Amino acid sequence: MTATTDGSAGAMGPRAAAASDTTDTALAIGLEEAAKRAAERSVEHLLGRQDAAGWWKGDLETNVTMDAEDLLLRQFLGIRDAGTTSAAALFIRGEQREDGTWATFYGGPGELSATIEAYVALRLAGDLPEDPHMARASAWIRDQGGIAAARVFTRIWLALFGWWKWDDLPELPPELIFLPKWFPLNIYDFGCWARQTIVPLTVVSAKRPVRPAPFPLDELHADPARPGPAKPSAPMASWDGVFQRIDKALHVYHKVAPRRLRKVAMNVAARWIVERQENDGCWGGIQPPAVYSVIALHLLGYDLEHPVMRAGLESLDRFAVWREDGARMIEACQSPVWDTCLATIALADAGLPADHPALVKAADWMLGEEIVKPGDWAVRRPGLPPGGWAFEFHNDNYPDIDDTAEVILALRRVKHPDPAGVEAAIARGARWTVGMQSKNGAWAAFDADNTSPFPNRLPFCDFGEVIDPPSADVTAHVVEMLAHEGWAQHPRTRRGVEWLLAEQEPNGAWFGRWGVNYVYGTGSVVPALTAAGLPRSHPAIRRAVAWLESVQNEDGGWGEDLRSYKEQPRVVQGASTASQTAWALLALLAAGGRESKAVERGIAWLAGTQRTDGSWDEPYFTGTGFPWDFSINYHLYRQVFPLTALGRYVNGEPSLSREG
Ligand code: R01
Repeated sequence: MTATTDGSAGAMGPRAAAASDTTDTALAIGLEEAAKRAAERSVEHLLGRQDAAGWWKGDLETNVTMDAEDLLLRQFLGIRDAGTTSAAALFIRGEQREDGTWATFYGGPGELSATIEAYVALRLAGDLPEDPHMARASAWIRDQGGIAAARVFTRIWLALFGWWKWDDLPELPPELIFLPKWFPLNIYDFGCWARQTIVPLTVVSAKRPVRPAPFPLDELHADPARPGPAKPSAPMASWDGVFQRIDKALHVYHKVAPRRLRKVAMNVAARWIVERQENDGCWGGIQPPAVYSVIALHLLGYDLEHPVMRAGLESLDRFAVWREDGARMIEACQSPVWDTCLATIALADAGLPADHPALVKAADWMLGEEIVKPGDWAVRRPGLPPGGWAFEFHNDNYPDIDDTAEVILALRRVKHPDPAGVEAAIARGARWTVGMQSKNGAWAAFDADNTSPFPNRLPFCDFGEVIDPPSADVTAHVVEMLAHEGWAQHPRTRRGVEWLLAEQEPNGAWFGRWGVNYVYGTGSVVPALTAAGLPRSHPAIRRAVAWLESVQNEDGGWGEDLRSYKEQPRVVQGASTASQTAWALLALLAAGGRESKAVERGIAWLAGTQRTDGSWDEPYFTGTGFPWDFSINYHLYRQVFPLTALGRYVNGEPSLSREG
């Protein structure tokens, strides 16, 4: 990592301290001047965080299950060392709350599976059951039903050490890999993140390995005398009932499965896994598939010294972020492409010249990240030529439509010395994007038509999203990109627009699949609709504006609590955050609300909450991996989105200037 000039040092001085009182500053120097200064400070901050290679990358913070599972993996393989363990434990302990629990997002409720996994990790690190912080955790775990009530993934981790019985887990046989791509529940019916996780887990759960437990865990059972499953059976006539019977049958099959068939299935799975290992040794750029792939290959006889295993284990180390206090945090994945395209757009919106060296460098780096070969997406779109971008440093098998749309929008903002090269990369990416449109006219993150109802029904899949259906936020980004490419009237784009209009909620908002939540969805869709040429007077846009104004906080900002994923359709307003305030402003500005009270109060909130060094603070999680179950705090969201909003407030928005 390079640090060029960091705006925080002397240069800007203590002036911004005065900016802590929103209205005073805005009144004293005028809102426009305050916005301009805030944008300038933010530009300096962002420029100072660019890597010498041209990319930006903020920490991608999720929850302690990442850290706990990393330690459990090392324990399982016999490679856990004291330094890693104590640094991980330092991080995990620091995340525990007063009541003994761990949450999966800042300010969230205690979460049983995360609390169990964190507890076990701290036990590995030497913390004792009778230590006050541990006793508080185990009492709460028992009160919530104990291990029996935890999710499947958690109980698999415990089964690896004999703390849970393999027979008391749902079955997912490795013969799954034989199902043809047209058959229900074949692996391509799962979203790519679930597919990459499930294929190695079928091997692990067929092998049912048990390594010696380093300590007992009796204190985590609600009823230590009967540590078994607690789930009542569902009626035969329901989907749940049907899948429970299938699971029972699969348990029988586990005992009678022909050994030869099973062996072939596991070898096919192993080949499938090895073929998808990335150049840097990881799988799909995300941590969970890497962890399970290493375990599965190990169980199939791959020695830890085998090149595949060495590269895999080394890639796991690269998910670690070392903090100043010595704590080690595991990232679920890394977001350099996403952060870089968003930072490029923000800096361009803030008025940086298109040929600014930082932007050229960013464009250069993004061009080098282009995906040039087919991946798993080609199963549903055979013959579609490759193109586009993935989210991470290394994920050639899984480019995503969201990154591709935003990278194209970013590249268009840069004057690059090789315009023909840029043009060709954009053409490939746009063609790929158009080809990935789902049958319903909308776009998902990684696949086309990944909408099977069956994966979610499996008892095995009790956590998170396991399919990848189209969403409003991704569709909006694609529509915005296609409109900027001059294809607003193309039938493909029109179908996307029609789908978006049909998806609007009765209250005027759009659901946010990959960001929290309705503020993200609405903040993505409104700029796309106006870019596609909808008049600002269009009823859909007026309803969206009215909804955003109705949920603005007293302090002028916007803040949507993650509970809005649970308590639909009621939006739970929370503390204002920089990224969500920016998303609301992007919609209101696109809708022509520059002179409105709502926009002025929002801009004043951003200017007033900026720190001296040009950055914003944001403990709240505003990114979504899986609605409610898996939340993300993207550490760069708090910088890039406010800068985009301030830049568009000061300089007008890109589509606006084209309309002249
Ligand atoms: C996970 C898991 O850790 C994980 C990690 C990252 C993602 C998906 C999509 C994108 C790209 C980025 C990250 N964009 C569409 C988002 C843009 C904002 C998903 C999952 C956890 C549990 C399991 C992710 Br099971 C599997 C993976």
